[in-house]
Amino acid sequence: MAAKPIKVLLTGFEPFEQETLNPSWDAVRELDGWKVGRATVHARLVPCVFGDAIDALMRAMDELQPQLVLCIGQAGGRAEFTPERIAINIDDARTADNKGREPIDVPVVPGAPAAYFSTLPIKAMVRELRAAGIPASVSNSAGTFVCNHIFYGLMHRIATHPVPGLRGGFIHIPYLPQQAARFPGAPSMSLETLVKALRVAVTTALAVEHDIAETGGRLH
Ligand code: PCA
Repeated sequence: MAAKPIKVLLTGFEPFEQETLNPSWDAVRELDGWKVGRATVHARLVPCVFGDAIDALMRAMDELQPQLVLCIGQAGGRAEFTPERIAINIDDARTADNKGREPIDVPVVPGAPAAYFSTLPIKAMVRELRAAGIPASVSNSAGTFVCNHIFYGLMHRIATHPVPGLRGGFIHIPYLPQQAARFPGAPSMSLETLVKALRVAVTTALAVEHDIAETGGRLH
């Protein structure tokens, strides 16, 4: 019997906060249709809007029934490709989203757990990224804006509607060079490196079932 095909959903965000592009979508869309082993990648754009972002993710998951979901977002100022460890149940916007929404200290999902851990092999991903010559680290906070929001929505769905073998998580990525050029001193990563990093992340997530025990911690 032929092995069952696997669908991988990658999401990227639309630009926000005066930006005209978002590296997450620019990188993710390059991989739409990419086949790796028996898996095929499906790329989807999501709005940078509280509520609407999770709705778009839920529609994409209903439509595709993926086995692996990686949501990607821009983290301006970060120098590395950073798989996130934890999604927290709080929206606390420091700036308005793309519909002017600015929730402060409200839960993503009322009554749901305080937090969920990523179910991606984040340590193995960081190890493989570094081995491929790409700066990477585990991040222990996805912030409290729309990225943490969609990450929490994803993990809440996986926890409350378990599908055998379904795993997911979130990765923050640096600015593209053309964005960083407007903020002297800000770090950036080329589109080519971002796309290569996404390939490594997807391949590792598909291959590694149990994460490795290797430090990814920080003092603060
Ligand atoms: N980054 C923002 C939201 C969309 C994006 O790409 C964040 O880190 O919350």
